[in-house]
Amino acid sequence: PRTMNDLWGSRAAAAQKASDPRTAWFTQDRYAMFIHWGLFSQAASTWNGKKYYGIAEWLMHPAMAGVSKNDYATLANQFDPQSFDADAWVAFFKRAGVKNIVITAKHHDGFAMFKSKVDTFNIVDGTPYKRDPLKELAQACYKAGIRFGFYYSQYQDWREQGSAAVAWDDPAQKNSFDAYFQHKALPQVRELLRNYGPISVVWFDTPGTMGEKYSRQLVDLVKKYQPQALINSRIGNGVGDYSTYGDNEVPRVSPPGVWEAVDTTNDSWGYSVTDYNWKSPQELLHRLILTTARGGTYMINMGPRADGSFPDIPQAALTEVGDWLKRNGETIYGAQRSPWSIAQPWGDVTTGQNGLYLHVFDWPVGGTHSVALYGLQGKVRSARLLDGGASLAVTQDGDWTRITLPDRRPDALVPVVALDMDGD
Ligand code: FHN
Repeated sequence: PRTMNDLWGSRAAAAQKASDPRTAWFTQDRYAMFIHWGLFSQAASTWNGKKYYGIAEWLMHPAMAGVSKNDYATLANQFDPQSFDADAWVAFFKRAGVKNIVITAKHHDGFAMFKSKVDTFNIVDGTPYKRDPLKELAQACYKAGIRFGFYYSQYQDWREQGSAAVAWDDPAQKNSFDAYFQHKALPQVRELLRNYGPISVVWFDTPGTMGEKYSRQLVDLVKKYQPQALINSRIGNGVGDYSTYGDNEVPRVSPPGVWEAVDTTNDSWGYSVTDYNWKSPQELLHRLILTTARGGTYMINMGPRADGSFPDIPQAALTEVGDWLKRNGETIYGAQRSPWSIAQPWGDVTTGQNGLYLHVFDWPVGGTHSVALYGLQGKVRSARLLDGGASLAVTQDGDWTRITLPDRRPDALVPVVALDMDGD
């Protein structure tokens, strides 16, 4: 693969399946959390005292530190996440307002964060921790009504010879991709499908040039053990249930079908001591709203530290977004895309049961303090601030609808105007 798009694989075919009823919860819930956690969290973008500035989970790759498989494996000797507490994680997911999570079961480094009989390079058999955090997390999520999904890097496995032509320290490439796939990828995905209760999403990544027969084998396996589980488009070859957009890409024009935007709280996915480019709470909320307004589901990533704790800045930011959702959640959960396929100059719109929600990102200063909509179909019955309820004046004149806002911007991360429309 030459570009990231080659790695992500095609989205087109997945978009055809918009009406599959299995996807109903996915488009209702709208908001999910992605968690990149693994041996790379232990290194946190450092190696032999040197700092690296790419995405932390790629540390092993020659594009970053270029660590040999054997040297990289020594990270497992120290990996002992004593602060991991599945119930505390789930309490945070609830507070943040996400309805579904997807956690890295095996990333490109080949290390399984779950008990695997297939390969001892896993957290139970290969670290002092000896516990299976995915089991504990799946159970805690189930108890709390949070959906549980897992990430599995099906194509890139930098530990396996031949798996993705990236076993850079082993040019012999003794095993073929097929051998890796049949003896590690498929059986590990089977373990994950059988031993962790109901699975919401099986999130594959970077299919690269993987042949269609491999994508189909994975689909068959998921269908056999967890027929309700959704598969994202990065399984490759157009056989997924929904389309995952590019990393940190919120499409500007509403796409067709069932799709997801996937973002991270900084630039890295795994925990990194060199990446402080955190998105602000407001930026995160804007991106959640922009995604909902385009009809997508938003999945935001956070990388826990190796000890199982969350870094403070993204945790606080996501908590603030969660607090906003407690007061304004009806504009996201169960809401539909905007009638307009692009954002408004002042913010963005989602569609509720009885009307529209106008999310005002840029509160107008000076002048008439109004926001305008061009080409709104139907008559507005009333307009009010969603949080606080103050009613607002509306004029409808030809193609233009104008809502007069209070001079003072309400004290919310994003103020919302609810428009009640005449019933149709
Ligand atoms: O290479 C990975 C990367 O490490 C990370 O997991 C992201 C998340 O979407 N996916 C791949 C790149 O697209």
